Amino acid sequence: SLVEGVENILNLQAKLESDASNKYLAMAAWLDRNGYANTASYLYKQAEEEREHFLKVFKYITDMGGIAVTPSIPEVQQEFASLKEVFEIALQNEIAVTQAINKVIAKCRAENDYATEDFMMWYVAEQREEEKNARRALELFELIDENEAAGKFQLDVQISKIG
Ligand code: OFO
Repeated sequence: SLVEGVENILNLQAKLESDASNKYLAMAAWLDRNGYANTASYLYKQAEEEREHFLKVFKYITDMGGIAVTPSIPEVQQEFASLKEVFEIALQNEIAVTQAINKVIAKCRAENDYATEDFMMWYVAEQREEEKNARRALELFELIDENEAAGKFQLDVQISKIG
């Protein structure tokens, strides 16, 4: 079973994962309509992964005898200034999710909920990987010029190979 404080923070985390999925979906659609077909596929895949992260927490809450709350769907950013901006925002979002996960774990420790702490360790590893991938994408902008057609093409190919 879950203590109330842990159940609440897990529901918040579920909502964050659901929001992350929708944010990636909007990014993927923007990339698709701006000619970045490969990077779009990469972020459509990310959107699906975030949906899985959402479901994993959601089901955990239920498995532990808690009440999993279906999150509301807020508006997400649909337009971006550039390919680089997409990944700057993606990195910021991933860092925010990492910080939220750290708070969940701090709460688990405060409540002596070691089962949930153990469950959350999967997310810690996942976030380390996702932050690394977003940073790697941003590094490519130091090497390849987004303002040239050939650069756009190369960035689209190279970024999509990261994940
Ligand atoms: Fe859910 O892994 Fe990123 O945010």
